[in-house]
Amino acid sequence: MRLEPLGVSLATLIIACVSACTNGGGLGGSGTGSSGPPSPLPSAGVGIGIPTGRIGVEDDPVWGTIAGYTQNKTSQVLALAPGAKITLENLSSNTPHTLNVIGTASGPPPKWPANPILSFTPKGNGVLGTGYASGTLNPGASVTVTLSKPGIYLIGCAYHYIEFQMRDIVQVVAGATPGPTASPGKGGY
Ligand SMILES: [Cu+2]
Repeated sequence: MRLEPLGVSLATLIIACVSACTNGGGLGGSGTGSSGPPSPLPSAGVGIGIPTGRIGVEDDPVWGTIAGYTQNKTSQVLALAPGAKITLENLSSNTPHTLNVIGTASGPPPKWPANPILSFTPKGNGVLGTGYASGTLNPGASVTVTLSKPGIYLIGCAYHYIEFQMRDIVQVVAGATPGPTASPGKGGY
């Protein structure tokens, strides 16, 4: 058991909740009408959520187990057109996340480092590539990122890379298509 990361995570979560609880639901109102928390999704971008929640875990047939990032509603391998400018949005109502580029891949299988150093502050000047970090995205927060560097990137969350294996693949490759989506998990994002 690693208690220290959990303690840090909980403290951040409490701080985040203070702002989330006073700041409403972001893009709320676009939900499907089902009960439970709103589940706003970026129309042209990437949504981020906790793998233990609704976004789920996907055993991708090409890249293996990934979780926490989607262009749809549940976890999938991402594929984005080079040159686009997209939004990264934390879909959670109570948990901060990040999107960090951990490395590049020439193809499957991904070589996930066991314990990478992942920044909680923004790096990379808003361009997705080696060394990019979104910085902490509090619940409902979003940031834009430009995809001017084609490649295949390993990404992960600085908060949950180890604890929940929150990691995924982004293909910034012309003509690439996103992978199949996970079955939805319980609860919210
Ligand atoms: Cu996370």
